[in-house]
Parts: sequence; C-alpha cells; structure tokens
Amino acid sequence: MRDAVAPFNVLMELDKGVLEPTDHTKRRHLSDMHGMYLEEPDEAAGDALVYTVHEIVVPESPDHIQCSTTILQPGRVGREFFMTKGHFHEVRGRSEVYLGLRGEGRLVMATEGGDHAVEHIVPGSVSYVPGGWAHRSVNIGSELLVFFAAYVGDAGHDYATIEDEGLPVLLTDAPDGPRVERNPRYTQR
Ligand code: S6P
Ligand code: ZN
Repeated sequence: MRDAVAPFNVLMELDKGVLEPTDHTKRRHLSDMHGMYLEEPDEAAGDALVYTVHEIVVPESPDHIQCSTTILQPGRVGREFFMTKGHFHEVRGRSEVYLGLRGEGRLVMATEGGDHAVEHIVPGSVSYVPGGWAHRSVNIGSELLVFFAAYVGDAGHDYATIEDEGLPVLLTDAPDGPRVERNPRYTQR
C-alpha cells in the first residue's frame, strides 16, 4: 500500500490499461467464474484468462480513493460474452466512476430490489455507479475492453450476493448483435 499522505503519480498505458508502477495485479480465469455463466465453458477453452485488474492500493478509508484498471479479454461462454464477476460494494452506499479507454463493452448495474440499468463502455465514456448498485462489465467486442475505475476507499467488495443470486439481465451474442436478456437463474430477494 502507498503512503497516500504523500502525493504520487503513476503512468497508464491507455490502450493496454497497464499502470506503472502497479501495487497489485489480479487475474481471473474461467475456473474463477464457475457457475456464473448459464453454460459451463467448453473444455477446449481450457482455463482461459478472462480479465486482469491492476490496482493502486491506498488506505481503506473514506478519505481516500482506490483506483484500478480492468482489461477484459474478448470471448464468450455459450452465448454470453466474457464478463467480470460483478459485485456490490460491501459498504452499500459507496459510489464509483468508470472511464472507458478501449474497446466496446456494457456496464450492467442492479439494485438489491431488482432494478437494473445497462450503460455503454467505449473510449471516453464516463459511467457513474451510484451506491447500492451492483456492477459487472461485459466485453461485447472482438478486441480488449479496457477501463479505469475510481471508488471510495473503504467501499470493499461483496461478491457472494451476485454469486448466489446472479444479476437480473445477461448480455448475449444474438444474430442481430449484443442482446440484453432476462437472466432465467436470477433470484430476487
Ligand atoms: C472495483 C471496480 C473494478 C472491478 C474490476 C473487476 O470496485 O468495480 O475495479 O473490481 O473491474 O471486477 P470484479 O467484479 O471482479 O471486482
Ligand atoms: Zn466496484
């Protein structure tokens, strides 16, 4: 973790999302996404990389802002596009901002009450994720999807709710283009 009391700079490779220096990098493969897609991945896909997150880590306090870049690979599992796990913030009221840098994606958001919203992620898009809205990004294109995220320092991540209940809608590859479909496995509280 950085001594966030002192000012600092990092440099981002805008088209690759690489931060230099990075404090922490996590990689999610198909095996980490078990049960999140309607279909299980083809064995031929092996344990493909789905996304990488580079993080700048500052103290987990509302006085600070966590920053990260996400690089989502292009691909599908069945008819569903590669996506992030998705999460609520552990502290539900904490908000977040996404800035699209490369590629074409969708940001799927949902409340615990079952409302949902889908916004575009494209280079230059700024998406505001209000507190209380779960969020998952989806790569609907054929190249990398890269975006920058900034969120309140003590937000934390609740992955379990999405793992258990899913999100109300899915992004699928239909003959006429990407389609937002109702998730048949979504269970509302
Ligand atoms: C963090 C922010 C992003 C995601 C990243 C990966 O609050 O929303 O940095 O962590 O896009 O998604 P996930 O759902 O695996 O954390
Ligand atoms: Zn978040």
